[in-house]
Amino acid sequence: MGGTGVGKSSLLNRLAGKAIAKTGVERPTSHEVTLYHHQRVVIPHLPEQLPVASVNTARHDDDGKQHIIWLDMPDFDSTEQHNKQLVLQWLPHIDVLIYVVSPERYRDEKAWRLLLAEGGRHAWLFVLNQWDRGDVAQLQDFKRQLGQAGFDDPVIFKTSCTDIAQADEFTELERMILSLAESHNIQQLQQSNLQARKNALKQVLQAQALELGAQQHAQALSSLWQSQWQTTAKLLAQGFNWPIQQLADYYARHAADLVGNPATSTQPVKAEIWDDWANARFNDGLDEFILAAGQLGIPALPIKHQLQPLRNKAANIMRTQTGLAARQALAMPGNWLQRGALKLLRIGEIILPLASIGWASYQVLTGYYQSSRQGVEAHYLGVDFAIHSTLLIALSWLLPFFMLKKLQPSIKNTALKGLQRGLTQGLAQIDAEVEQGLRNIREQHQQQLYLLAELASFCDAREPLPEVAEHSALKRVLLSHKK
Ligand SMILES: Nc1nc2c(ncn2[C@@H]2O[C@H](COP(=O)(O)OP(=O)(O)OP(=O)(O)O)[C@@H](O)[C@H]2O)c(=O)[nH]1
Ligand SMILES: [Mg+2]
Repeated sequence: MGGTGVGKSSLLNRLAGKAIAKTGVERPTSHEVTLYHHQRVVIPHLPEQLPVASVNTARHDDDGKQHIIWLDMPDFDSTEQHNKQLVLQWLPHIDVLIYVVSPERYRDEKAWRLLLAEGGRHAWLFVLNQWDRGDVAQLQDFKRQLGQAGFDDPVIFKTSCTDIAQADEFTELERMILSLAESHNIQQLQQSNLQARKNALKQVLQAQALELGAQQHAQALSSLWQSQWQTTAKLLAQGFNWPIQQLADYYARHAADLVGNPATSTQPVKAEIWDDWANARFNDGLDEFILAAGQLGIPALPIKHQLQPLRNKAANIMRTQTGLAARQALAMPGNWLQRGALKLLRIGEIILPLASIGWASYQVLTGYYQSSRQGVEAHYLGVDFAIHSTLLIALSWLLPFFMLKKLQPSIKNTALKGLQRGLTQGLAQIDAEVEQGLRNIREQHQQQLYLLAELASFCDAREPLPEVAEHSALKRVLLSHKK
């Protein structure tokens, strides 16, 4: 890996002993990855995401190098975004990175940032190529910079690929790569790569946990909703005053149908309490609550999803509750005392006129019988009797009739009372459903935090690493962890 023109492809060609990768003065030269490996090596399962179409493969039959697969990558710093993309796609599959630089360009910003970010995931070898044009001061400066990046004693090879006659450290580079390919080193490299990835994963998990918000804030959602609901419910109740009157009127007009005839009572009521205005106020209330929850650091989206169905359901809840309560009220108007008195009066309304008619008839009969026995020709019942008995019958009917009228609570008032009770019940049900949604959110939140903590603790568990000797080559190619 390295900047364009530093001589990466030239190095691979030298390793191979033949021109397997294109080199040149054109910048950048390589636009593809060149793989170089033993002919017995089959790469059966390349990860799917690898762009194998941009791979150029060359094989050799040198058994001494059969455990190594070399990759010559395109540059990382030119304007060719495709090249950079290729490098990034291959990087996770690479154990040993050979970072190639030239004397003029040993510090290129993009590759350097990559080195800092990827440091712990690979073993690093450094090659200062074009050494035929370099000097010791540049080498020292490069070394110093690597020290700042965390390599206390970096392994740097000075090579010169154009002028083979010149003595350089190419053979040492080759030997180093071969020694790193020994199995215990590979194992060590893989372990430290795994640990680096676990550390990175742990950081992601911790960032994710922060994003989820604190547990006590999730617990506070319910009281946050209650303070919002107080305002919204009050506003809604005020707004319902007018439609509730209209609905009561409607019920008064259709009371007989609604209560007496169950078939018509299931027909939808024309007048609606939960109109567009109420729906807009309720949605405003929910939105304000979600916003406030977001300000507490709880992600808004899950709450939004959890409460979404309620936005459409609220009208239905209200319609059902008010309809039911109004019908119940109309079916059983007044309190139990009123209902008892009404029942008595209804009986009286029949019994009293019947009794007075019965009494008058009895008087007529006995009067007629007696007058016929006495043989008196005179009229046997006077005008007085006629007036009195008519009055009695009329009064015995009118009295319970008027009392009944007076006592019977007006249907509109009854409906109104029922509607008000339904309204309270409806609002309580909406509140309860929001609370249930928030309980679900709290549970999910708790579960997710728990899961993140558990995963993070898996990342902490370290596999026992084989000891790396203090001044060994392996120690030098791994980024020191104290950085
Ligand atoms: N003086 C000198 N020139 C070299 C050396 N190595 C390579 N070059 C020249 O540098 C130029 C670029 O070499 P490449 O191997 O194509 O460089 P690269 O890093 O593969 O470049 P990209 O494929 O563009 O990323 C070529 O003209 C090489 O001849 C060296 O050691 N000394
Ligand atoms: Mg190249």
